[in-house]
Amino acid sequence: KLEALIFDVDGTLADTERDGHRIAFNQAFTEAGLDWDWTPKLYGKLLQVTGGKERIRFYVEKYLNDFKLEQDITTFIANLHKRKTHFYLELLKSGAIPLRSGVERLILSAREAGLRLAIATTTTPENVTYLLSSSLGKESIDCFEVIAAGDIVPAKKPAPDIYNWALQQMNIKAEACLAFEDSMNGIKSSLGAKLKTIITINDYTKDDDFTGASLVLDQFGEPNSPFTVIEGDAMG
Ligand code: XBP
Ligand code: MG
Repeated sequence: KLEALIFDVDGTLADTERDGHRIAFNQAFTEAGLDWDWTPKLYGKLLQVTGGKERIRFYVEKYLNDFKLEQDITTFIANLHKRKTHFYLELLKSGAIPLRSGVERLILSAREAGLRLAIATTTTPENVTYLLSSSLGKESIDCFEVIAAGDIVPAKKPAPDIYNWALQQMNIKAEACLAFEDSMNGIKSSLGAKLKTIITINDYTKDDDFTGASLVLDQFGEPNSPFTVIEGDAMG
């Protein structure tokens, strides 16, 4: 019997990457005097690595062969990433990143049906709480019994650790839950934790491999603009 829904955040609840995280990374780079420019296309490639700090490190190691630093790289990245989070929160505050179609309805109707709700994401905790409180109201945070986010587990998605951590905190079995994801890294993580998974695609993830998904949709949709099933059986 279905008892709980566990949601990814970036790409699933809101289209946060291209016009959110990417812009914030670039703002932090500019402020630090770096001439790095993460174009939408380059960012699509960098998304193969989840976690902002991990993504910056990957970029430095794979794309900047002769980048030299006086200071410790881990500290440098951590400071740069703190500023990135600051700029990202500013973007959220400006209202630039709405929830995707159908997300609010899905969360509210799940609550009404008595389902337990949780979050499992790689992003920084403040980013999640701010997105939820600014779009669904402050009280909405309390609707989620567990918000598993950021560095709470060292191995980020595609590792299953973040989902396993959430399941453990909820003291619930994977069979009683359903995960919602938007990306290949996300579904690898959720399937790794033995969770049935529903995918909602976006521009960055539409060509990802979603083998193992219970259902692949283009969006959650609204009654007047319903979702399209890309793969699977919506009634199954
Ligand atoms: C989300 C991410 C995150 C965000 C940036 O992946 O990969 O890295 O892009 O967030 P998922 P931070 O949707 O699979 O959880 O900079 O706060 O890490
Ligand atoms: Mg995602």
